Amino acid sequence: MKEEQIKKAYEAAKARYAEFGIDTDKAIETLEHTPISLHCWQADDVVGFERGEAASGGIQTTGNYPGRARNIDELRADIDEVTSMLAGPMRLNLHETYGEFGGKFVDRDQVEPKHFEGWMQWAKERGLKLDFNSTSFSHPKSGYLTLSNPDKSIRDFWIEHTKRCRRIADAMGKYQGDPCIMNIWIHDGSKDYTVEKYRYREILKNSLDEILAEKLPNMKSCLEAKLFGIGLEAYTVGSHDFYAGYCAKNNVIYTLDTGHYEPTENVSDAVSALLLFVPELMLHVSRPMHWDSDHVTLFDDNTRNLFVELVRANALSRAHIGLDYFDASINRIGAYIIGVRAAQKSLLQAFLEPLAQLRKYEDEGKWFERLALMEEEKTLPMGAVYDYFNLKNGKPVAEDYLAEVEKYEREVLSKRN
Ligand code: RNT
Ligand code: ZN
Repeated sequence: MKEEQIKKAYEAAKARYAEFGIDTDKAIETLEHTPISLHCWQADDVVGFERGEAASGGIQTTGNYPGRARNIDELRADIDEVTSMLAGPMRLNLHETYGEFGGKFVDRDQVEPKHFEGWMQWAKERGLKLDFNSTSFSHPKSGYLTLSNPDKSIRDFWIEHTKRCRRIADAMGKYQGDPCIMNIWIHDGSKDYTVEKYRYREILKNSLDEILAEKLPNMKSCLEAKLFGIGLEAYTVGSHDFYAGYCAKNNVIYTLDTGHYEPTENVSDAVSALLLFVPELMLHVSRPMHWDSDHVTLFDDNTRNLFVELVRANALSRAHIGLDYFDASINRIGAYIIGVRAAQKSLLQAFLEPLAQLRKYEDEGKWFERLALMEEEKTLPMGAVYDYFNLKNGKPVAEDYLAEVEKYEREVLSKRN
């Protein structure tokens, strides 16, 4: 797109939004200060560097598009490529299985901050902050139950793992001078009906109590609820009710993954309900198709409503935004860009909502007017503002990034097989 044209369109958009008293420059500035945490696992189909095997344990990646990152250097090169095309601050979200193990096998109950020192340095050189995740899937001891396992030896193995991960996150947070957000998701559940629902949940509660007892000032823990995992369809120990209760009672951050709800459920409704009782939210912005399929995040109603609810609740500062999907059927670099841009567009549209006017209509009982304006707002020129945001930050505008993704595929990804 031509610079001249982008600027002209932006000026027109700015004037249009000003009619509602909305300052587009301010919205852009807010976007420039809203980090999005890139999930490292889109680059390599959630394989990691521990044992080089496909993910198992409740989740599954589908597709075999060529060019998967096979080692730490390739993964880093891919992340560099991705961030080179994106405006606005990014973070990088690592799983424990992406440690720098130096060719040795380091089991989950042996992992230490030193296995992530290389990542910390690498990230700092790029101005990227790190987030972290314990990894209880894809391991011989994963089975159906980890932290909720009645077998003490298996349970203790995972408790030890999760404790160590929290210390790694704390080391990262200290190094980067900004809290590292550590997510705990476990796949624990049952394929078929179980008569021990209460028992497993009670065990999980006790395991979490033990894990979270250690005070670590440079990290924040969050707990991710889920509907069900693959092969674990009948029961999920860490359900929404379980974690909503746990997080509310213990003042822990709740992770809301947009793929972890019933297909007809309005996920965004959970934002205001949870925020009244938990300190903060971690968002895993994803796209479920029929189930938790982890398709690439899009600028769709689900994503838009999520951020609109966050802004309406005036809670942007209480949310950590991360992406979570793994599509192995298309160019993985492109998948990152589509997802980040979709999240940014959704955020921007939420910042640009004529909220004062909508609230006024609502207070006055003018419901036709409220509905009409909500319809009109959908086609306000947000795209011109987003284009200008990218131009201003020296990044490709609109579809201009396609050529770069294709070039990287030709020159780098296609040589990997
Ligand atoms: C799984 C959860 C979890 C994972 C990552 C890899 O259903 O969404 O967040 O996707 O930890
Ligand atoms: Zn998730």
